[in-house]
Amino acid sequence: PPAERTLILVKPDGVARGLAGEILRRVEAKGYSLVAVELRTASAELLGAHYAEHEGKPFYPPLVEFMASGPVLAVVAEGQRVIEGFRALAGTTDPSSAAPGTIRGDLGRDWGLKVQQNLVHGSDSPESAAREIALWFPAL
Ligand code: DAT
Ligand code: MG
Repeated sequence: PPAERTLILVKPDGVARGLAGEILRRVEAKGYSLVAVELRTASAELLGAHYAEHEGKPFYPPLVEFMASGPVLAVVAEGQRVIEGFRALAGTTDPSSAAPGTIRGDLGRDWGLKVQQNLVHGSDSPESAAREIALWFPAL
């Protein structure tokens, strides 16, 4: 299959816990290429656009607030089936049920944290990936 691109975010909890390198290591070990990497604290405007699909849900305000609480590592990765492949590397949304061997399963903490503190974001479809890459890396 042709190469795809996806947007990965190491969320503020992952950066604060010093796990950005470990997470990038797993992406590279799988064989995906890094196209762009940038550490930045995102604006509420960017995060509102990024998570627009969740607007109106009860977890949306705390999610956006958490994502703006510190720097995130924004990454564009490339490879065959990288969109579903990174979602598989990440594991299920709630770290307390994520499988061993996944980022959230191995590195997520299973108590005392909100579901939003699940270390990473990965685009969920080709359409989401194109939209999210354009938001975070408009020059690409
Ligand atoms: P994912 O990040 O696995 O794609 P999502 O897009 O459904 O999950 O939700 C975006 C983020 O919002 C997710 O990483 C954590 C948070 N979230 C999702 N569902 C939640 C819930 N039921 N309660 C609290 N936070 C939630
Ligand atoms: Mg999602």
